[in-house]
Amino acid sequence: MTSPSAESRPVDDPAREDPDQDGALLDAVVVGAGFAGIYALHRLRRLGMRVEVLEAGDGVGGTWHWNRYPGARVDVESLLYSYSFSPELQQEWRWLHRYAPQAELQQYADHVVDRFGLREHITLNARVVAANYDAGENTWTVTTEGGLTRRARYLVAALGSLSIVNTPSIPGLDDFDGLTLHTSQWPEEPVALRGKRVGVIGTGSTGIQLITAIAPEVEHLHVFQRTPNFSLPITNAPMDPEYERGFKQDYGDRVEAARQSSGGLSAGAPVIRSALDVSESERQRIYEEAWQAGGAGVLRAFTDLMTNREANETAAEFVRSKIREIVRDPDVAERLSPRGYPIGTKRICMDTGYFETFNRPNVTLVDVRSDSIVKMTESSLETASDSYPLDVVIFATGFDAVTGPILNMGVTGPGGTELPPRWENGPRTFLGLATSGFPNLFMVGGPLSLGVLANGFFAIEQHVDFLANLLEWARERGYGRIEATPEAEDGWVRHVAELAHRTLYPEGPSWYVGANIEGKPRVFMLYSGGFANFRRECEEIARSDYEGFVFSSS
Ligand code: NA7
Repeated sequence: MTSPSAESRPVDDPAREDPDQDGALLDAVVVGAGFAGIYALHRLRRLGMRVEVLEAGDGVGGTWHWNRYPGARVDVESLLYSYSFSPELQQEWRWLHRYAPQAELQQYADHVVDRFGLREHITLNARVVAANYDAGENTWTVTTEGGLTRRARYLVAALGSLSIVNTPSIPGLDDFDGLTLHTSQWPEEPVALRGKRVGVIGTGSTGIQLITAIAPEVEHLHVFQRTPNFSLPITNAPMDPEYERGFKQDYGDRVEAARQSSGGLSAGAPVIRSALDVSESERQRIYEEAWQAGGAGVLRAFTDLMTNREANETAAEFVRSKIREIVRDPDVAERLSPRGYPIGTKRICMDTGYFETFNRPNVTLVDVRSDSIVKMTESSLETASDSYPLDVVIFATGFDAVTGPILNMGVTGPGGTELPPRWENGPRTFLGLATSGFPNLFMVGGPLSLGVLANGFFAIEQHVDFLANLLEWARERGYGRIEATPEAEDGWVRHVAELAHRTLYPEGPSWYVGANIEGKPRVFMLYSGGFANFRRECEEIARSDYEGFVFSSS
């Protein structure tokens, strides 16, 4: 689908009429028009602030604008994976599917932007490549690839965790005469794959969705898998009007109940038992029920699946048994079975018939862990021991996640301080919101915040509301300069690491710990204490007059 505003999009051309050529000072520049940037714009404008959003893409929606590959779909229920700040919006928006596909999410983003009168404050095709703080003026100057500049008191980076694309450098890639695509830079117009010999590299959430979607269409699909992934059935369906009506009758209560859960995902009955406290047959019955219900229920079936390796292994083995049940060729089933890391420590995947896809005669699994990719030629992908003639190669190879977006934005603080050297041993933030030495720079869902470990919308709303309240508090007291203290940051870095080490998360070779990017420090980059605890910690900080931040008037 195309965005309704495509015709009228402004272009990042320095020659175009620039409403801010006078260099007028904005209260805030928000970078990114994904769901975080859209809400930040709305919320800060409600404070009476003058705000502009700069967005690299040619439409709004962030992740859901870029990731338009076949099969792209959210794996959190849409009635909960949506804004809660406006009860009217909740009631009037009709999700057509229980789990929305990319096009519906894109439509939702456009709807919200228009409904709340935000579009005129968003400049598209404006990729920020530099952001410099001027200590004398206490302002940020932001420059885009096209040469547009903006000056603002506050810089709000709403960049998303997954926006810097990771494409492996394969020798000979440029020699390949066929089509190469990355799932996160998918063209707007449909890509003709029918009758083509297609290779997909990568079997994360994206690869799993894409592979399932395109397998019936292509002549032959080679799946190049490095690490097998755990995947659970999502049981998507068209929205049942009765279910929707019931949900909307007590929407507010359901959202609040979900917010009390660790991930902000489920309003179900609280889980109270360890996986090791029930009999084998009872455990299997509970897992089976969760599997049939769909979604991530298997991972939430017991209290200790993410904290106890032995408990975790029961869930891991349950999923492996399902793979063996579904996949007819036992050798293929074994190669698809994840081993050696706890389930859930690499982001759990959700699918609609992924493992079944490997029963198709036109799908071949290639294990590139044991037979690694060595090069591309004009017409094929070569592994150490084989050659695969291909017309199309699709990279579903993920992102330089969490820290990549902010570290690649060309941020310089007072005296030209750069961020990457300060974070060379891992990200350093206070609440994932601010980093010491960089006044008035704020991140929404930044490193060491909840980020993707909670329902994205709830996390975004919580982070932005906290920021808005902080800015309002400072304004009321005449403060225009806000900075996290090094002590608060040290404490937060330690706290987040301690929380992570109470879980199994650090054991997974995942993008959560930067394992997918060569040379990246191995640090668990997210707050794993759960949505409700994160919110409580933030509320305590607000109540203490924002202890951990220093304020001054200049
Ligand atoms: P992921 O989850 O990072 O998956 C990327 C996949 O690509 C994964 O299977 C990687 O294997 C594989 N990969 C990466 N580089 C290579 C090379 N060089 N050779 C072979 N295979 C490679 O990204 P997704 O886009 O699927 O999902 C990202 C998030 O979006 C997801 O977690 C949800 O939150 C939504 P590896 O596992 O690293 O061995």
